[in-house]
Amino acid sequence: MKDIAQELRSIIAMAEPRLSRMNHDDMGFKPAPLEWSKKEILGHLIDSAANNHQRFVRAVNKVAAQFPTYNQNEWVRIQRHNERPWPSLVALWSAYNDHLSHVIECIPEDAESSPCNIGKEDPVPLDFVIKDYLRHLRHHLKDILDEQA
Ligand code: NI
Repeated sequence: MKDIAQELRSIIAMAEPRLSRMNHDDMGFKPAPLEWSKKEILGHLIDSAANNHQRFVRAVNKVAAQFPTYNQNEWVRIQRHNERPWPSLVALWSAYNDHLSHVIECIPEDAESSPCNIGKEDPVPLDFVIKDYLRHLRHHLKDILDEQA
């Protein structure tokens, strides 16, 4: 898990300065009424961090390996991420992922295959959930960062 924790730290180190430099005024712009603004995408990544934090810790604990899914559009709508200042979203995203990289490092080897049942899907091992978390993170960061490059 050390490699994955390190990978997550490199993602933060690459993205955080770039996110901080982006023009705050443009971040709430919605390309279409049903499309997310960059603030909403970053908010969605914070939601993903919060949900996966629960999974990472609880799966090691092996007490509750049954996890709810979360309705991502509802989470974004209810929290109104667009009303938050861009630097606050960036700071929370960065700090949360810094903490998660530590949590990932703490996962003992014998817990890597702990089964995780998420929603009605077939169970997947914890290490798959963690790798999928990073895949999802990269995917959305690309959306936020590439367009401004
Ligand atoms: Ni997503």
